[in-house]
Amino acid sequence: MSGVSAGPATGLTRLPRVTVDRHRVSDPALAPIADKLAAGERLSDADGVALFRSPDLLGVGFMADAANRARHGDRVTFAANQHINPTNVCILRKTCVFCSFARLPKEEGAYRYSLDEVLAEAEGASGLTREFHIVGGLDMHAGLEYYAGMFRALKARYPHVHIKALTAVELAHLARIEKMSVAEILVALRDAGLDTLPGGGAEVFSPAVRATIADRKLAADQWLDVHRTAHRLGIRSNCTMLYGHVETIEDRVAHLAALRALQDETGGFLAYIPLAYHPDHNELGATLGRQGTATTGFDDLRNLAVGRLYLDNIAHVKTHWIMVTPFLSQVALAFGVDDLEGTVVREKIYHEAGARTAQSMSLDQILRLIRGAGRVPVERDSFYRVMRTFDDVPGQGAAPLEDTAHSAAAA
Ligand code: V47
Repeated sequence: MSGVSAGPATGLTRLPRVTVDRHRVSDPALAPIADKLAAGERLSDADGVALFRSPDLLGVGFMADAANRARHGDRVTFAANQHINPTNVCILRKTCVFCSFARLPKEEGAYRYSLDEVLAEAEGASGLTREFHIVGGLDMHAGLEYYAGMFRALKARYPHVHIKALTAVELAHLARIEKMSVAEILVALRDAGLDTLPGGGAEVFSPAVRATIADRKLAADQWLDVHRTAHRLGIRSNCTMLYGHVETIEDRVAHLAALRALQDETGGFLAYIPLAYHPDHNELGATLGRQGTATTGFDDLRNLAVGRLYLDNIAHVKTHWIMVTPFLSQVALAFGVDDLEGTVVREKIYHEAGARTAQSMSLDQILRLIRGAGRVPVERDSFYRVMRTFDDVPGQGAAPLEDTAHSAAAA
């Protein structure tokens, strides 16, 4: 099937042959992988495990950088977007133990925005904003009409702004409470203004991991099926993996394998975004004794690089600077990453979980970050079409990054 063919082309072809300078790869276990890249062959699951296990992070990163440059050259894209989280009320509050954002309806801090409050929040969007990224909890009082009304109102005010909204988990919840199919929900929301889906809620697909960290959440097959249904309807989406909690290396590779298989089938994924688990203010972090410790920079870079190499059929790999800091995201541009999460404006999900990064990045900061890595910044739309290329300001590569993590902590 090819329901997504109506969407803009996004380079779904497999990775081109990638020439790797063998002197840059010191781990002999990586040599067969370099051979496959040079031959344009797909990596196996065993290769995925080897990439995750290798102590040669620089070798893995070098191969990922070569693969990324073969596809995207020096260009790094970003979108001028704004996150909106309309409700944190969630029926999975007690069972998704990794989440710090959700609240029970009467719990302190619980909120559900009225339409006016959503519009007031959207008002804060700068004139630059091209995308609203809208996700929240599974709230019994936020049904189809709540979201359809919100999307209609946002599109009426901001017709040029793309709406990327609702994870597979939220869509399945809407289908359940409205007694409709997921396809019917998607069609109704698309009619109201929905353009694409974000990639959240995937966590790690392993049933054992889900039983531990997200017992009642939509199962892996159902998550994949919501995206399959969206792709059949011509609605593109992103995909994610939440790493750095209780999953094994094999769980990670099995997760990536499921994403790659669905992409082979539909071609509907635009981008892959590995999400670094934040352990503060959630039950899982307390149980694991992990509070105050996020994932390591080593693991963050490795997840991005392996995503680039293993997911040969997903064109874009995005670093979510909110989770891994702007500093790490800048380094990630040399580890296979071609896309940077955008301006964001206000973020709640990770800041509840201990993220100390800023709430937003200005255009200037984004440009400085990308140029500082020796790359060319490109503002994109939500389908990765080029809006503006910033290749006209020479000599700014060495400008320092602002310390957004520290300034946020001090604020
Ligand atoms: O689904 C929840 C994760 C996701 C925590 O598609 C946590 O462009 C870390 O999916 N620590 C939502 N992660 C965010 C998301 C996303 C972000 C940016 C871009 C895109 C995109 C998607 O955040 C949730 C869950 O997997 N999450 N709690 C936590 N404590």
